[in-house]
Amino acid sequence: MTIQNANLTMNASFLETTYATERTWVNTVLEACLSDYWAVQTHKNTALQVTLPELETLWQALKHATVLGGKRIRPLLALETYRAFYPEQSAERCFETMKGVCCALELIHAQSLVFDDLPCMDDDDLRRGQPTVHKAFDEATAVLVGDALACMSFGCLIRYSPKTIASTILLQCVQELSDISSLQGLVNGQYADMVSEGKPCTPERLSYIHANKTGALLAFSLRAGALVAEASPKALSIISTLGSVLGELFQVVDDYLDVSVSTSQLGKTAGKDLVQEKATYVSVHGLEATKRQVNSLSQQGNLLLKALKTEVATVEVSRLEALVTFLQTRAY
Ligand code: GRG
Repeated sequence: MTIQNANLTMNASFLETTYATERTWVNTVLEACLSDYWAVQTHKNTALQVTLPELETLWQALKHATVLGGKRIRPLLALETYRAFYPEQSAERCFETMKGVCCALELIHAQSLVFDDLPCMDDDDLRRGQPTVHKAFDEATAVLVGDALACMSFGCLIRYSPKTIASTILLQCVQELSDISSLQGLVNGQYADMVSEGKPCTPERLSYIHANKTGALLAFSLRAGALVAEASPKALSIISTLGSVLGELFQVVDDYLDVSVSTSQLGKTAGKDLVQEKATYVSVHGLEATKRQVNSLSQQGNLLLKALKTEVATVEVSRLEALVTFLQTRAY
């Protein structure tokens, strides 16, 4: 999608090129994390020495949910927020600092997708161009995979974060991740989304759904980068507002893509919001207003980055600006 922004050449290959290395790092830590947990599970490290061959299916389902595709936008937002505060540090060093956070974000996100796709929720067969976990395996396996991913998320935040991060900051991240994964984000947002199906929806209700089911995790991604960077309270406040704006931008674009892009391009079933009578920006405000809102939110994002630069002269915002443009113009 390119909305009124002829100068932008953002397309599907943007993440694969500009952020190729960073996405590879995220994938590597995710694979290492799954393998580490699995090695312990197979009792290689215990005195029991028992292996159950059937558990191989659980292992395949965990990998299916986590490492098969995905834009990795939340880890990228966290990493680039941290990196903006330390432009003199190498990208590798920034990732080493942020890899626990990056891994945790992607695991909780994967969990939310596995559950969102279940027949008792949004009931979808396709995700990231692959059968959903309950389709490729079965529902009980999908529920167990989701449970494992959510619990692993908190462990990984601690396990893969370097000792250089103060424990008070890590604890703050754990607290905020718990809040937004439960009743200040994903769960209450998903519930509000479910119970709003097939009913007239006010703009206020829609904002609540967006801010919670999608915005809270995106906003936390940026906040986590700023918390680990030990940003000042004023800078953290600007980043928090930016995170909320980008969360809203992400979901408004998602609503737009559902009605304007094919299933093969999206990697998930297109046109589903309409069929399920979901409350979306398009259904509540119409298509033209949706396009205007996308542009308005990306402008707000860029203004907030300017405000950050005014507040912290040393901050380098160009890679965050590129991500704002990606969020505005993404086509998948
Ligand atoms: C307890 C963690 C937890 C969740 C349970 C199911 C649920 C509550 C929440 C669902 C929230 C949800 C799926 C919101 C939609 C957010 C959204 C637009 C996801 C798509 O994200 P992308 O496009 O996906 O970044 P990829 O595949 O690129 O990773």
